[in-house]
Amino acid sequence: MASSGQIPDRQITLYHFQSSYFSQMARLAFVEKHIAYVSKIVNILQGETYAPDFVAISPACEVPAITISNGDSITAISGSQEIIDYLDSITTDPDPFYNQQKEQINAFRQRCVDLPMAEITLGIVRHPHLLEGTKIPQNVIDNFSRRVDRKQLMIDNIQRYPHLAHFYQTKLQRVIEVENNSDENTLRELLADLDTFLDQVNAQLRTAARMHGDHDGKHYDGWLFGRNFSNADIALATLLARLDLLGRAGHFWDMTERVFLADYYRRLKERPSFQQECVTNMS
Ligand SMILES: N[C@@H](CCC(=O)N[C@@H](CS)C(=O)NCC(=O)O)C(=O)O
Repeated sequence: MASSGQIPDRQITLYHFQSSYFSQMARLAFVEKHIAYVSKIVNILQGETYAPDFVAISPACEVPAITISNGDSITAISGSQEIIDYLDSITTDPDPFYNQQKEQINAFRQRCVDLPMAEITLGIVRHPHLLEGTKIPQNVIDNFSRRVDRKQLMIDNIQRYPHLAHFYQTKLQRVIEVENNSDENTLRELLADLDTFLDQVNAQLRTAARMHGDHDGKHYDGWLFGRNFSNADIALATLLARLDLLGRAGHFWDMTERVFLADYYRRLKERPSFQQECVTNMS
């Protein structure tokens, strides 16, 4: 884990939303890297990411994004991984072992980030009946149903703000793509792919435990790539929190199935940054 090396004159403002998947990833990184930020909530349920002022900061019309104010200049960075890389660039990493593993860590986190979680989340909310034993909390469903009509909002904004039309059009296509990929058959396929991915995560955790001399994993208290809670763990933690929120934790891992993953999640839930930033239930 990188240690704090924040430059004192710099103020970072994080634009995020509590339950947003990628916002959780960014917030977890801020806490893990001990970097302070000013919090600005952008309500994605009310379509606030489509406001022209916000699009100027995040052309993808998405949270998270940051602005960095450095005395007289302000810079914006959008996208969870871009933000995390920026945080790494302003901190010093005291652990040479961590640096040696950077390539593996980056490759792993990229695999996590590439998982189609928007499609899976929407698919599960739309078709909970498909998933035996899954109980989606009613407030997760309510949250979704309270969401503004994003497509209509973007169509309106294309007329209203022609200079931003390109950004709205790109985002509109993405929203339509996610909706088209949340049908029952696609959801089944995506969940099968997720099963395969989680097998690989479990295998990676087994390797990490064995490298530290712990063969059954029962006494391993490290993370994906050893003792440091790395950017790969930040990405995986967010994924596991979302699967838990969607009522899938018990299906994907327990003390008899993917035991290394189950133990990892047990330890994750004890970690203060995870408790503080990751949403595993809604009230
Ligand atoms: N690649 C982006 C994805 C960000 C993203 O998908 N953000 C979602 C919330 S998790 C969002 O802002 N959605 C608003 C909307 O679609 O209206 C990242 O890594 O940050």
